[in-house]
Amino acid sequence: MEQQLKELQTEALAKVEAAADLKQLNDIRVAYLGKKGPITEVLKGMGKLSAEERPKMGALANEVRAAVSAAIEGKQSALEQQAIQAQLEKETVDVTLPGRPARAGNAHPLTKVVEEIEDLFIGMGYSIAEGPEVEMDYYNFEALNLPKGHPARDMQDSFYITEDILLRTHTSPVQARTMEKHKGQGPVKIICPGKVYRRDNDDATHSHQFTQIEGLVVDENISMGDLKGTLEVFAKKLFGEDREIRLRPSFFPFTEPSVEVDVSCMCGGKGCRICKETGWIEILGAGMVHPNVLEMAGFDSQKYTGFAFGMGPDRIAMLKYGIDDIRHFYTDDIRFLKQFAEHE
Ligand code: 2NL
Repeated sequence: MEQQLKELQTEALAKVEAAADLKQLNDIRVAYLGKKGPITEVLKGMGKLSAEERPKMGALANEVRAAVSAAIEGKQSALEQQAIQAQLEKETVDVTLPGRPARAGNAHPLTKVVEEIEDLFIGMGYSIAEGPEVEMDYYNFEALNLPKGHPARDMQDSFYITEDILLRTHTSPVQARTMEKHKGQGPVKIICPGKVYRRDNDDATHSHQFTQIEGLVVDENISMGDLKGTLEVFAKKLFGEDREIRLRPSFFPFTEPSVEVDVSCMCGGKGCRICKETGWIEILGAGMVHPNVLEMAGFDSQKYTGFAFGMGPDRIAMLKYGIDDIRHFYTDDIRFLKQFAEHE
C-alpha cells in the first residue's frame, strides 16, 4: 500500500508539472483529490492492515494528498502569472510614442462674420432674435406691406410648401413676429441673423440659400439721423475707422423713405477692381419702418417710429476675405473652409 501511495504521488506530481493550462490543472485536481479519486480507492484496502500499520498509512495518505494539493496550488499561481504576463506582452503600450493631436475644427467664415456683426450690435444694446425658416405667407409678406399680388411674392422667387407656407425669403418675418409680441409697447431693438431662401439659378454671385442680418429699432422719436449714426458706427467698427458711409435714395416696400448704404472703398476713393472704380461699395439697404408695417404689428404709428436695415453677410464676407464665388460658402469643401482657421 505504501508503494501504491508513493507511486500515485509521483504520477500526480508529474501530471501537475505537465499541465499546460488552468483547465487541465483543474481536471487533475478532480481526478486525484476528489472523493472517487485513486487515494480514496487505495485507502479502502486499509481493513486488511494491522492496527499498527493503519495510522501510518492514514498519515502517509494525508501527506500524499497535501503534496499533490500543494503542487496544484503552486502550478495554479504559476499558470495565472503566465496568463497575466502573456496579456501584458500582447497589450503593451509604448509610452514613448509621440501623441496624436486631436484635430480642432474652425468656425465657418460666414459664422465668423455673423458673430462679429452680432457682437457689434450687442455692444450697442441690441438683442438677437431668431425665428422659423419655414414661414407663413402672412409674416413673410403681408405684415411687411407686401400684399397679395405684389411682384416680390412671385411664385418664381420663393419656395412654397403650400399656398400659405414657404421658406422665408428674408429675416424680416422674425422682426414682424417680435414687434407683434411687444403688443404696441416700445422700445424694440433687435437684430435677426439667419438663413433665407430664394428660387434662383446658382452662380458666382447668386445662391438659392444665403444669409441675412436685419436690424430693427422701434421707439418714440426715432429718426433717420439715428439710422445714419448707427450704420456709421457699424461700418467703421467692421471695416475700419478710416471708412465713411453714404446714403442713396432707394425703394423697399417695408420702409419709407428707403436708402441704399455704401461704405467707402479701401482704395481710399482712387478707384479699384473691388469698387469697380467708383470708390464706394454697397453693403446694405435700410429705411424708416413703413407706418403700415408698424400698424399691422400693433404699434401706433403716430406715437412710434423706427428704422430697419438689412444686409447680406455672404457679400460682406466675400468683400472682407476676397472670396470670388458665393458657392464656396455652401459646398463644404474642407480645403476652402480650413483657410479660415485662426491657428495651426
Ligand atoms: C437689403 C435690404 C432691408 C429691411 C430690410 C425691415 C424689416 C421690417 C420693417 C422694415 Cl420688420 N424693414 N427690413 C428694411 C430695409 C432694407 O434689407 O438689401 N437686404 C439684404
